Amino acid sequence: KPLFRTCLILILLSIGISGFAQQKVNIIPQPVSLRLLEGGFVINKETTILLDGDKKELKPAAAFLQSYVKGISDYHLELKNKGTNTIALKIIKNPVIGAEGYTLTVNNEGILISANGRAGIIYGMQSLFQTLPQVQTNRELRVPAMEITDYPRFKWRGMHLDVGRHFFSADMVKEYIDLIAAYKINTFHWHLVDDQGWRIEIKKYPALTTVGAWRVDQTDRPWDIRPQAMPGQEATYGGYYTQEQIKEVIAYAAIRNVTIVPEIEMPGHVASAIAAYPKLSCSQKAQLPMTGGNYSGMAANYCAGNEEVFTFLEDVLNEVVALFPGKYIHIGGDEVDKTSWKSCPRCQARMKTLGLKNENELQSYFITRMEKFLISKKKQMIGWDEILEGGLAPEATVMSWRGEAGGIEAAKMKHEVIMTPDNPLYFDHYQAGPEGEPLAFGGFNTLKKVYNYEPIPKELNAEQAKYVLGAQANIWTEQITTREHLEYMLLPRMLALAEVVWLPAQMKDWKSFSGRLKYHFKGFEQKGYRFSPGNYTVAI
Ligand code: TNX
Repeated sequence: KPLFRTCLILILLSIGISGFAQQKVNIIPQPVSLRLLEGGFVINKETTILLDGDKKELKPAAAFLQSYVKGISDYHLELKNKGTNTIALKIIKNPVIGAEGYTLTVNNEGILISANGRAGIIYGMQSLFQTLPQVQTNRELRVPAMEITDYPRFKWRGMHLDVGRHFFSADMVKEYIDLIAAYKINTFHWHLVDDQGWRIEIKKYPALTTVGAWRVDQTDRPWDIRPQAMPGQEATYGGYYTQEQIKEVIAYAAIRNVTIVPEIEMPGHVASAIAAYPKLSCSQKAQLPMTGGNYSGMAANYCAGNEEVFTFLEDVLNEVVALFPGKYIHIGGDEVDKTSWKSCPRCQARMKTLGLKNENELQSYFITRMEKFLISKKKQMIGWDEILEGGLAPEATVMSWRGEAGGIEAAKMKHEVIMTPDNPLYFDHYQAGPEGEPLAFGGFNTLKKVYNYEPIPKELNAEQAKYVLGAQANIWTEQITTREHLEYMLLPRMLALAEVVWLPAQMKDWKSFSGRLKYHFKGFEQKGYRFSPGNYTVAI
């Protein structure tokens, strides 16, 4: 009987402990290995940060930690070389966890985050932050005792934002980056150019932003109407980032281990550039940026038969390459209406000289030429899957958006691939409703569909699968005009994506994810973020 009682007490105790712990640890993405222990550590105003290893790597991370803790508690954690009551950040050599992995150990004495470099240290902190209050509080900063060893499945964990259709200020972009970085998304794809706006200052071509960044605002039109402003109408809606602002955003992202991939669209989706410099189109006729936030479909192209176009683009890319330190530059390449090239004598003459059979091959020539230029600048080119048409440029990375077919084809050709299929990874599509939902661009991409997404298609064998770098979700903003609406489309689907690209497939668990999500909803509420609560029953 006493034995039975001891057993019962032990069982109840362990349920009690794990119950307590479960309440406290709701990390997304779920860590690869997480062991909860008894007890915990309380961060107080005497807690210090201890740096062990390359200070250049660790100091910016320590500053990040200081600002988070300051934000929720008003404590300023000093840097110290030794002592107790510490949060230690330590650079180690551990091949198991790779470049972005980390270990996080919490016991009654303190906290230790160790990693091979700054990326992992930052991720250890992001996991730690998810166990702490999300907003300013008087509550004790208690962290449950635990041991985490964690590292990502994919190296490309991306979120995209279209700032062409609607403009989002540099501050809003920073907030967006903050949000995605908290869930260990490491790539921000910044769609800087579209028919409705050119958003990046280019010093050599000022009209790109004095003219190309501004349009007549007719946002309330349905998405499939494609009006163009008439001369005389007032272009009042728009905005752009100065190069100084862009540098700031890049630095802000870098400290959070987010690399920015800029997208400079070509040869289509460029009504804004052609509004600024009409000679860049085949017709050379004056036109204005597309109005409203409408999906333009096929609006305006650069002329593939005009040498000035290539000079212009090389000049533009020169400035872009100088700004963005990352390896990848995205050149768009989607949805080019080639009829303008069909009726253009210069394009036809070029095709004849080069022996090109059709306009798809002319597009391939265009893109391959840009790739050569980017390679000469030591950059890797990415394009949407349409760049497969007419022959893929020799080194190109393919972003597969019209489903996975383009990605599968490219991986079989030994090209790098990023999976971003519109179904289910377009977050501009409905996530619920449509009753009661803000107007969205068709589709129905529920949270669960996103969660169940598997980036490696069955069609690829193990060798080919290695070319799939990861996955990314895209947010096109034809209908999205405000920060609140943007948050609503992002949350909570981005959290599902984060787990898809981080966690080994066999560890994914919808029930566990849904449970953990509740804690994050609370944080969103506290921070005033809009999010979809998860009413996902009605299909359209
Ligand atoms: C297609 S995705 C586009 C975008 C639109 C989007 C709407 C892609 C490469 N091109 O220009 O905004 O559909 O969902």
